[in-house]
Amino acid sequence: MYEIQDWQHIFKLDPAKEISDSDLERICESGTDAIIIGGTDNVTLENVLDIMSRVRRYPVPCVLEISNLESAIPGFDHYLIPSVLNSDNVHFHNGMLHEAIKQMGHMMDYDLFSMEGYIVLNPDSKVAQLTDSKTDLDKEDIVAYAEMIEHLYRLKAMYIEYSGTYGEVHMVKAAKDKLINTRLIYGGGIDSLQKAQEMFNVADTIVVGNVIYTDIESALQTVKVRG
Ligand code: 1GP
Repeated sequence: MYEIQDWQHIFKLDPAKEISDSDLERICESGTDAIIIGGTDNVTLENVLDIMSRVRRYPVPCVLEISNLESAIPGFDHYLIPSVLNSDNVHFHNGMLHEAIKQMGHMMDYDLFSMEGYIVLNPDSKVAQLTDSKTDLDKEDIVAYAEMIEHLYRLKAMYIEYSGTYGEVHMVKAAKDKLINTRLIYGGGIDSLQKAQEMFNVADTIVVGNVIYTDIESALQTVKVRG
C-alpha cells in the first residue's frame, strides 16, 4: 500500500495552499492511491503538520516529499526524497540529504524512505528556478538519465517534473522505454481526464497537483485513469 510500485494516481497537496475541509475530503476519498504532501515555497513545520493531521482523518496513504529539513517531521506513512539530477547545484542532488542524515540518521527508519531521481523540465517553474535545473534537454538527455537511474542509481522511481505546465509526451515515453524496474512518475499540468489518460498511457504513475486548487471537479475526474 505504501509502495511506489502500487501507485497509479497520486494527488499532491501543497502545504502552503489553502484547501477547504470539504474539498480535502473529496480528494482523500476519491480512490486515489496516495496523497503526497509537497511544495517548493513556504513549506514550514506548521503547515506540513496541519495538512498531515487533516489528511490523517482518512485511510489513504499519506506521504511526505521532503522539501526542507525544518518540515521533515515524523508521522507519515512514507517519505520521498527528491534528488534533482539535472540541477547544477549539488545541494539538490544529495546535500540536503547529507545534512538530514547527519542530524537525524540515528533515528531514521530507512525502510520508510525512497529516493526519486527527479528531472525538472519546465524552466518557468519555481522548482526549476530554485534548483537551478538545466531544462533544455532533448530526448537523448532524458534517455541517458533514465538509464543512469535504472542501471546505476537503481532508484525505485524516476520523476519527470513539468510542474505547472503539461509536458511533452514523447519525452516521457523516451524515458519509460528505458525503464525496467524503476517506476516512471509524471507530474505537471494535468487538468483533465484526457490529459491524465494521455500521460498515464506512457507513465506508470501520474501526479495531479495544481488543478486541485483551481478546478476540483476536473481534478477528481483524473482518478478515473486507475485500473
Ligand atoms: C508538482 O508534479 C506535480 O510537483 C504536479 O504538477 O501542480 O502542475 O499538477 P501540477
